[in-house]
Amino acid sequence: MSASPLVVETPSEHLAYAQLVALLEHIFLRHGTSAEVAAVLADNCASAERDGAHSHGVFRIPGYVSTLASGWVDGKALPIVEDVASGFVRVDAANGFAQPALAAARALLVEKARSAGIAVLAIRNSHHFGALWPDVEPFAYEGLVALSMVNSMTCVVPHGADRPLFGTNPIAFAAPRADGDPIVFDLATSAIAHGDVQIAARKGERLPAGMGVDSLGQPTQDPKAILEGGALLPFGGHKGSALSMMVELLAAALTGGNFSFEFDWSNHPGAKTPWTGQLIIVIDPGKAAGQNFAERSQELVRQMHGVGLKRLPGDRRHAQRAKAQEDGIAIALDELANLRVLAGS
Ligand code: NDP
Ligand code: PYC
Repeated sequence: MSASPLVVETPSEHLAYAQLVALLEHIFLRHGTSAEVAAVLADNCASAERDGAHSHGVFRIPGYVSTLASGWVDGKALPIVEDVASGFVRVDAANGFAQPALAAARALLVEKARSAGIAVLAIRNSHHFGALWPDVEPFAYEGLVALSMVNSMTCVVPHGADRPLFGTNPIAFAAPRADGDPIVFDLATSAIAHGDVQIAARKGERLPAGMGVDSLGQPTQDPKAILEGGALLPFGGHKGSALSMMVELLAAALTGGNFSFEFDWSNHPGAKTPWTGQLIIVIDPGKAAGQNFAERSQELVRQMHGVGLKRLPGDRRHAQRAKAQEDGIAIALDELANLRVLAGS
């Protein structure tokens, strides 16, 4: 009889979504945000944790807290929304977080997308430290198509270059479909998200080949060598590099935000949140020619499954969400204890 593999489960406690949001909200408030900002960030971070996006879930909380303590970001910033054209909204996030800036402009953005067929939201002077899909998925539940991108901090070597310049620069997309959850993808344009490199370093794990280079520019699978003077590579060579360049152009140059290489946080020890920009494009597919868009996207999914596809982008996230709704969100006991310390409870 062969021995069954030993599965070691991390001891954890299961929290209901509302419990996790309340705990995180408390932490944000206690560390200097307004009630509005605390509510938006707690929801963003709890959704990432619930959906299994651990690199942007509660793992990020100490980084938020140290950034707020460093004075690098304004946790009470009041975003300034400017209605600049029939399909264009600008927001100055006033050195605050990007998600509350989106929340402040959202109703106007949707109104414009529905009347003009398409609308752009250009957020600048903003900090984004979270997963990007929570910014786009809600539009798809309203029958709209949404595309967003945000640039981050210099840590990615452009394809063919010698030194890092780009950020990890994610792109997220969401579209409605007739039968089922929206189609959603959310991906860093680097071979791996910086957060996942930090998690691997913490666990003492090696990375797959092709993710990054050490301080001498040599390929390495050691996450610490990447974090300590090394850099990441774009995904897919010159193709991911081109997309990352596009993100710098649209999330920074077009919005009026900083490029990933333009800010200097060295006078703010503990600062972790990139001070950049974010672009969101929302399209009303009701204006398009032909059949109902949601029926067409459903047909595409049907055809993809028909050729053998088992897993769509977004499927893991939605399955994880359904499981968390049943069982609660598992938080490792040591992580939960740290969160409770940060909450002062
Ligand atoms: P992943 O590589 O884990 O996933 C990227 C996308 O591919 C997801 O939509 C995922 O779907 C899908 N996917 C993964 N594996 C498969 C598969 N086998 N078949 C089909 N689809 C698949 O994400 P990243 O590591 O690139 O990014 C992680 C997070 O980091 C993102 O949420 C991103 O927004 C965030 N990030 C944030 C930054 C910021 O500045 N704020 C910077 C960089 C990253 P599924 O979700 O279902 O797994
Ligand atoms: O994981 O690459 C990352 C990241 C950068 C900023 C926030 N997340």
